[in-house]
Amino acid sequence: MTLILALTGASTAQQIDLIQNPSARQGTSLNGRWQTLMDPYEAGYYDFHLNPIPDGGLGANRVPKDKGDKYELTFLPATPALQVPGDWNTQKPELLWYEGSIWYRREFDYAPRATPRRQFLWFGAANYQAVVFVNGKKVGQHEGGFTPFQFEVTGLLKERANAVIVKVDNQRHPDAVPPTMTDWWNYGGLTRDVKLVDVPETFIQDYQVQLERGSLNSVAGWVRLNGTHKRQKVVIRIPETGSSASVETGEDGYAQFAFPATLSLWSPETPKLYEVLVEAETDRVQDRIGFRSIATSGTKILLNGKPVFLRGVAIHAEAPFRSGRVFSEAEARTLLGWAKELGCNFVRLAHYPHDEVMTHLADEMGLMVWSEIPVYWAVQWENPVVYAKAERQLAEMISRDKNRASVVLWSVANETPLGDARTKFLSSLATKARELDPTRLITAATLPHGGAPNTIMIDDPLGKVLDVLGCNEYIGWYDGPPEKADRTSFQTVYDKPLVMSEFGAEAPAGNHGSEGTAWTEEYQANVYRHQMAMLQRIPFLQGMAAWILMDFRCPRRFLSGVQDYYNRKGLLSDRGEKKAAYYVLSDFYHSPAAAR
Ligand code: GCB
Repeated sequence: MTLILALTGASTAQQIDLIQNPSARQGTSLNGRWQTLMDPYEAGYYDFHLNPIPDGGLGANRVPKDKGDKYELTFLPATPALQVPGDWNTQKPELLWYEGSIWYRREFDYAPRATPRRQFLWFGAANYQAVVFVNGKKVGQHEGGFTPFQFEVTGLLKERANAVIVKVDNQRHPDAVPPTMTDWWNYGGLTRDVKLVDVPETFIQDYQVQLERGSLNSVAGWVRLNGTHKRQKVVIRIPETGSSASVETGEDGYAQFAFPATLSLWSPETPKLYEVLVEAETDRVQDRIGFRSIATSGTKILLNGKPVFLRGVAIHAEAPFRSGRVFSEAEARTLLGWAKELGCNFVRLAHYPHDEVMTHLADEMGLMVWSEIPVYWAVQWENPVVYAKAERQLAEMISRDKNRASVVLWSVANETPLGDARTKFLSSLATKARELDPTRLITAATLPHGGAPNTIMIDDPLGKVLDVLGCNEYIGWYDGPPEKADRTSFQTVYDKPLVMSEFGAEAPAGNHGSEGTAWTEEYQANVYRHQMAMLQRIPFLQGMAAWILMDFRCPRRFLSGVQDYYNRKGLLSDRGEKKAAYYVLSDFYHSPAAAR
């Protein structure tokens, strides 16, 4: 592992050169209809002996020269289209189960601006691998289905008929992150916004503006410029408070700052956001940022210095009412609105970074967020290439959301099997997360392990490097009857807070029966009743995230007439129907017992 870190760890942070807050930059949205070609054999990329086609195949954007030209690797006017953003699976019945490559093409005109400027082609996410071509030239590729990426295209654009072509491949691989076995639908495609971002030649590439660790009135952070004019004066201002800092960036375009400010702190009850301006000589960006502190003290979690109990629910990025990947603000608002109505002050965004719209809305609506990377179940722990992929996704997630007050926890893994290689892998990720962002808490969802009879012992060795311990337990579902919770107690070897990161049971909405009949709403509600009683007896428990807000599509869930390829542990169905368990949890979250 030392070797792995030497090879990959040290350099990742520098490699993350994402443009911070792209929605606040000038540019052109490339959302809309993109022509698409399904390519299950990847014949648009490899020749018949499996050699990559030298000019990029379909990426070359060639058209037949004349009537006699038999060239076939081409998009024609009749080539059908899909909507971007959007998973392909839910746009056409024949694509529901598709795992493979689809080529996307979008043509657009581009009016260059007068002053020297630069253009970046930015993707919110493409699941899982993307190879990108602009006007026939390959500009780059990206692996990882849930984080943004960009390529500089300055000098490649024309006034008329530019073509962006992207090969997106969602095949699962054992050496991918996540690996082949997951418990969610493998939605493929250009699942999030695509944008041409247009910035000045030297621009504000990235910045972090947060409360200084341990302080409630000192704003601290850094700014990084990209371009030839890297030495500049940069002013960071919070106009509403009248506070600001002025710094000079160095040869590397980087400067740190800190300044005092009298702030109304962000919290779920008062999700105050401030307009923040970052102004360099050649560029200017505006953001809306909340300020809060998050820390632990013994087994407590402290928000703005005061103990807080995380009343949470886990959410998949599954669209309400239609299924499919969430990409719109309206859908994100529905999901987070349900969580608020349930009485939550906290959401676990499972099991991968969700669309940026979720964390922005969580900022605005007042929900603390657990954000995680898809290091899920059985990852190849001994494989340095896999470690590099995981670390890259971690760094991209943190890079994107480091200014979101709502995000209080970075999670490095979910339900991974015990073992030395795994613990080293995850400890390195935890260390990396802390290095990239010392202002937030680090966690992971671990599995429960039996101790003495009727005791669950929180002693996963990974706990040593975590700030907050996460544990997924399914007493009443995978683990015994609901009543087992009555005789189960929890112990820990750590002086750290515990968040029960999952618990739940499965029932299709409307399936009624006795409390003792599995798959009924009554059974699910009974599990929640026994869970609530048990959870309240754990002295070091500082939060919980019920599994899960809404039913979600899942290829592993076969039971005909019951699951039908949906995981039905939702408190609401995918059609928004509230199940009996919803009310059990809602009653608890609205009770004084949960307000501690
Ligand atoms: C888990 C996993 C989650 C599954 C859930 C289930 O422990 O973390 O991804 O969907 O259990 O429903 O079994």
